[in-house]
Amino acid sequence: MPVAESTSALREALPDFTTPAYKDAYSRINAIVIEGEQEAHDNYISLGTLIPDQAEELARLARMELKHMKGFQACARNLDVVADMPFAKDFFSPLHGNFQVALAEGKVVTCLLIQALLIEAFAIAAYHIYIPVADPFARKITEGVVQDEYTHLNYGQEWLKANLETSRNELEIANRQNLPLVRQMLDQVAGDAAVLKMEKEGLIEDFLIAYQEALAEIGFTSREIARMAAAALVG
Ligand code: PL3
Ligand code: FE2
Ligand code: FE2
Repeated sequence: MPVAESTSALREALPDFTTPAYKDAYSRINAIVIEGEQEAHDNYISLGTLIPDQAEELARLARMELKHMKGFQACARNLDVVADMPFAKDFFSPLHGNFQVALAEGKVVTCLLIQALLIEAFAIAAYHIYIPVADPFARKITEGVVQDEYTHLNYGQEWLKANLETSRNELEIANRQNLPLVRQMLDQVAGDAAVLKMEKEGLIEDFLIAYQEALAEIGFTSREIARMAAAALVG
Protein backbone atom coordinates (compact mmCIF):
# COMPACT_ATOMS: atom_id res chain seq x y z
CA MET A 1 0.00 0.00 0.00
CA PRO A 2 1.40 3.48 -0.82
CA VAL A 3 2.32 5.48 2.24
CA ALA A 4 -0.34 8.16 1.71
CA GLU A 5 -3.05 5.54 1.48
CA SER A 6 -1.98 3.61 4.57
CA THR A 7 -1.80 6.86 6.53
CA SER A 8 -5.33 7.83 5.61
CA ALA A 9 -6.58 4.32 6.45
CA LEU A 10 -5.01 4.79 9.86
CA ARG A 11 -6.62 8.17 10.24
CA GLU A 12 -10.05 6.67 9.56
CA ALA A 13 -9.65 4.42 12.59
CA LEU A 14 -9.32 7.45 14.88
CA PRO A 15 -12.38 9.11 16.42
CA ASP A 16 -13.52 12.57 15.31
CA PHE A 17 -12.13 14.76 18.12
CA THR A 18 -14.38 17.69 17.23
CA THR A 19 -17.84 16.17 17.72
CA PRO A 20 -20.01 17.16 20.72
CA ALA A 21 -20.24 13.46 21.70
CA TYR A 22 -16.43 13.12 21.81
CA LYS A 23 -15.99 16.35 23.76
CA ASP A 24 -18.73 15.40 26.23
CA ALA A 25 -17.11 12.02 27.00
CA TYR A 26 -13.67 13.67 27.10
CA SER A 27 -14.85 16.20 29.69
CA ARG A 28 -15.33 13.34 32.17
CA ILE A 29 -12.44 11.04 31.18
CA ASN A 30 -9.98 13.93 31.12
CA ALA A 31 -11.27 15.14 34.50
CA ILE A 32 -10.77 11.64 35.95
CA VAL A 33 -7.19 11.67 34.77
CA ILE A 34 -6.53 15.19 36.12
CA GLU A 35 -8.09 14.32 39.48
CA GLY A 36 -6.18 11.01 39.51
CA GLU A 37 -2.87 12.76 38.94
CA GLN A 38 -3.63 15.39 41.61
CA GLU A 39 -4.62 12.74 44.16
CA ALA A 40 -1.55 10.68 43.24
CA HIS A 41 0.57 13.74 44.06
CA ASP A 42 -1.15 14.18 47.41
CA ASN A 43 -0.90 10.46 48.18
CA TYR A 44 2.87 10.34 47.60
CA ILE A 45 3.33 13.37 49.84
CA SER A 46 1.20 11.64 52.50
CA LEU A 47 3.21 8.43 52.11
CA GLY A 48 6.31 10.50 52.88
CA THR A 49 4.91 11.15 56.36
CA LEU A 50 4.52 7.38 56.92
CA ILE A 51 8.01 6.54 55.58
CA PRO A 52 10.06 9.59 56.65
CA ASP A 53 13.39 8.23 55.41
CA GLN A 54 11.81 8.00 51.93
CA ALA A 55 10.15 11.43 52.03
CA GLU A 56 12.55 12.94 49.52
CA GLU A 57 12.14 10.17 46.94
CA LEU A 58 8.35 10.25 47.45
CA ALA A 59 8.34 14.02 46.94
CA ARG A 60 10.14 13.42 43.65
CA LEU A 61 7.41 10.99 42.54
CA ALA A 62 4.78 13.50 43.67
CA ARG A 63 6.33 16.22 41.51
CA MET A 64 6.09 13.93 38.47
CA GLU A 65 2.35 13.59 39.11
CA LEU A 66 1.85 17.36 39.03
CA LYS A 67 3.67 17.48 35.72
CA HIS A 68 1.35 14.76 34.40
CA MET A 69 -1.66 16.72 35.61
CA LYS A 70 -0.53 19.83 33.77
CA GLY A 71 0.02 17.81 30.60
CA PHE A 72 -3.52 16.44 30.67
CA GLN A 73 -4.94 19.89 31.40
CA ALA A 74 -3.22 21.05 28.21
CA CYS A 75 -4.85 18.13 26.33
CA ALA A 76 -8.30 19.42 27.30
CA ARG A 77 -7.45 22.99 26.28
CA ASN A 78 -6.13 21.72 22.98
CA LEU A 79 -9.50 20.07 22.22
CA ASP A 80 -11.45 23.01 23.63
CA VAL A 81 -12.95 20.85 26.39
CA VAL A 82 -13.73 21.86 29.98
CA ALA A 83 -12.97 19.05 32.43
CA ASP A 84 -15.87 18.02 34.70
CA MET A 85 -13.95 18.07 37.99
CA PRO A 86 -16.94 17.51 40.35
CA PHE A 87 -17.69 14.30 38.45
CA ALA A 88 -14.08 13.17 38.83
CA LYS A 89 -13.98 13.91 42.57
CA ASP A 90 -17.05 11.73 43.01
CA PHE A 91 -15.51 9.02 40.86
CA PHE A 92 -12.45 8.77 43.12
CA SER A 93 -14.16 9.30 46.45
CA PRO A 94 -14.52 5.63 47.58
CA LEU A 95 -10.84 4.87 46.90
CA HIS A 96 -9.82 8.28 48.23
CA GLY A 97 -11.78 7.58 51.43
CA ASN A 98 -10.08 4.22 51.94
CA PHE A 99 -6.66 5.80 51.44
CA GLN A 100 -7.44 8.52 54.00
CA VAL A 101 -8.60 5.96 56.60
CA ALA A 102 -5.46 3.87 56.08
CA LEU A 103 -3.30 7.00 56.29
CA ALA A 104 -4.91 8.06 59.58
CA GLU A 105 -4.23 4.55 60.94
CA GLY A 106 -0.61 4.64 59.78
CA LYS A 107 -1.16 1.66 57.45
CA VAL A 108 1.67 2.15 54.99
CA VAL A 109 1.09 -1.22 53.26
CA THR A 110 -2.54 -0.40 52.47
CA CYS A 111 -1.62 3.10 51.27
CA LEU A 112 1.06 1.66 48.97
CA LEU A 113 -1.30 -0.98 47.60
CA ILE A 114 -3.97 1.63 46.81
CA GLN A 115 -1.70 4.24 45.24
CA ALA A 116 1.40 2.55 43.89
CA LEU A 117 -0.19 -0.73 42.78
CA LEU A 118 -3.91 -0.26 42.06
CA ILE A 119 -4.06 3.36 40.88
CA GLU A 120 -0.80 3.12 38.93
CA ALA A 121 -1.85 -0.15 37.24
CA PHE A 122 -5.17 1.50 36.37
CA ALA A 123 -3.35 4.49 34.91
CA ILE A 124 -0.92 2.29 32.93
CA ALA A 125 -3.83 0.32 31.43
CA ALA A 126 -5.82 3.46 30.59
CA TYR A 127 -2.86 5.27 29.00
CA HIS A 128 -1.82 2.21 26.96
CA ILE A 129 -5.30 1.81 25.55
CA TYR A 130 -5.67 5.56 24.98
CA ILE A 131 -2.39 6.18 23.08
CA PRO A 132 -3.37 4.55 19.75
CA VAL A 133 -6.73 6.40 19.60
CA ALA A 134 -5.59 9.77 21.02
CA ASP A 135 -5.28 13.01 19.07
CA PRO A 136 -1.62 13.66 18.11
CA PHE A 137 -1.07 16.28 20.83
CA ALA A 138 -2.46 14.07 23.61
CA ARG A 139 -0.65 11.01 22.27
CA LYS A 140 2.73 12.67 22.68
CA ILE A 141 1.93 13.76 26.22
CA THR A 142 0.50 10.39 27.24
CA GLU A 143 3.50 8.49 25.86
CA GLY A 144 5.77 10.51 28.12
CA VAL A 145 3.54 9.96 31.14
CA VAL A 146 3.14 6.19 30.88
CA GLN A 147 6.87 5.60 31.39
CA ASP A 148 6.74 7.50 34.68
CA GLU A 149 3.80 5.43 35.89
CA TYR A 150 5.93 2.30 35.60
CA THR A 151 8.49 4.01 37.85
CA HIS A 152 5.73 4.60 40.40
CA LEU A 153 4.39 1.05 40.23
CA ASN A 154 7.94 -0.18 40.60
CA TYR A 155 8.49 1.93 43.70
CA GLY A 156 5.57 0.32 45.51
CA GLN A 157 6.53 -3.10 44.23
CA GLU A 158 10.10 -2.89 45.53
CA TRP A 159 9.07 -1.60 48.97
CA LEU A 160 6.49 -4.36 49.37
CA LYS A 161 8.91 -6.99 48.09
CA ALA A 162 11.47 -5.97 50.70
CA ASN A 163 8.81 -6.14 53.43
CA LEU A 164 6.68 -9.03 52.21
CA GLU A 165 6.57 -11.21 55.30
CA THR A 166 5.36 -8.42 57.57
CA SER A 167 3.02 -7.04 54.86
CA ARG A 168 1.33 -10.21 53.58
CA ASN A 169 -1.81 -10.14 55.74
CA GLU A 170 -2.45 -6.45 55.33
CA LEU A 171 -1.89 -6.72 51.56
CA GLU A 172 -4.49 -9.46 51.23
CA ILE A 173 -7.04 -7.52 53.26
CA ALA A 174 -6.35 -4.26 51.41
CA ASN A 175 -6.68 -6.08 48.09
CA ARG A 176 -10.05 -7.53 49.09
CA GLN A 177 -11.30 -4.09 50.17
CA ASN A 178 -10.02 -2.07 47.22
CA LEU A 179 -9.84 -4.23 44.10
CA PRO A 180 -13.68 -4.34 43.86
CA LEU A 181 -13.64 -0.52 43.89
CA VAL A 182 -11.26 -0.47 40.90
CA ARG A 183 -13.56 -2.93 39.14
CA GLN A 184 -16.49 -0.55 39.76
CA MET A 185 -14.45 2.38 38.48
CA LEU A 186 -13.69 0.48 35.26
CA ASP A 187 -17.40 -0.31 34.85
CA GLN A 188 -18.29 3.34 35.45
CA VAL A 189 -15.83 4.72 32.91
CA ALA A 190 -16.52 2.11 30.17
CA GLY A 191 -19.30 4.03 28.39
CA ASP A 192 -17.32 7.25 28.03
CA ALA A 193 -14.15 5.30 27.20
CA ALA A 194 -16.01 3.58 24.33
CA VAL A 195 -16.81 6.98 22.81
CA LEU A 196 -13.04 7.61 22.79
CA LYS A 197 -12.67 4.19 21.07
CA MET A 198 -11.06 2.66 24.16
CA GLU A 199 -12.31 -0.88 24.74
CA LYS A 200 -13.26 -2.12 28.16
CA GLU A 201 -11.80 -5.60 27.59
CA GLY A 202 -8.45 -4.03 26.74
CA LEU A 203 -8.56 -1.87 29.86
CA ILE A 204 -9.29 -4.86 32.11
CA GLU A 205 -6.65 -6.99 30.42
CA ASP A 206 -3.90 -4.36 30.68
CA PHE A 207 -4.85 -3.59 34.28
CA LEU A 208 -4.65 -7.25 35.31
CA ILE A 209 -1.33 -7.74 33.54
CA ALA A 210 0.29 -4.78 35.31
CA TYR A 211 -1.22 -5.64 38.71
CA GLN A 212 -0.52 -9.37 38.57
CA GLU A 213 3.05 -8.87 37.35
CA ALA A 214 3.64 -6.57 40.32
CA LEU A 215 2.21 -9.16 42.74
CA ALA A 216 4.45 -11.83 41.22
CA GLU A 217 7.52 -9.59 41.59
CA ILE A 218 6.58 -8.90 45.20
CA GLY A 219 6.70 -12.65 45.79
CA PHE A 220 3.17 -14.02 45.68
CA THR A 221 2.62 -17.46 44.10
CA SER A 222 0.33 -17.93 41.08
CA ARG A 223 -2.32 -19.44 43.32
CA GLU A 224 -2.17 -16.51 45.74
CA ILE A 225 -2.34 -14.05 42.81
CA ALA A 226 -5.35 -15.85 41.34
CA ARG A 227 -7.06 -15.74 44.72
CA MET A 228 -6.35 -12.01 45.03
CA ALA A 229 -7.56 -11.26 41.47
CA ALA A 230 -10.75 -13.22 42.16
CA ALA A 231 -11.67 -10.55 44.72
CA ALA A 232 -12.65 -8.38 41.73
CA LEU A 233 -15.28 -10.91 40.74
CA VAL A 234 -16.59 -11.64 44.23
CA GLY A 235 -16.59 -8.12 45.65
C1 PL3 B 1 -1.38 8.17 38.69
O1 PL3 B 1 -0.13 8.53 38.28
C2 PL3 B 1 -2.43 8.60 37.75
C3 PL3 B 1 -3.82 8.18 38.08
C4 PL3 B 1 -4.77 8.41 36.96
C5 PL3 B 1 -5.91 7.45 36.89
C6 PL3 B 1 -6.35 7.18 35.50
C7 PL3 B 1 -7.73 6.69 35.30
C8 PL3 B 1 -8.03 6.55 33.87
C9 PL3 B 1 -9.43 6.40 33.38
C10 PL3 B 1 -9.55 6.22 31.88
C11 PL3 B 1 -8.77 7.27 31.12
C12 PL3 B 1 -8.29 7.15 29.73
C13 PL3 B 1 -7.13 8.07 29.33
C14 PL3 B 1 -7.53 9.38 28.72
C15 PL3 B 1 -6.54 10.50 28.85
C16 PL3 B 1 -7.11 11.87 28.66
FE1 FE2 C 1 0.86 10.11 36.97
FE1 FE2 D 1 1.87 7.77 38.95
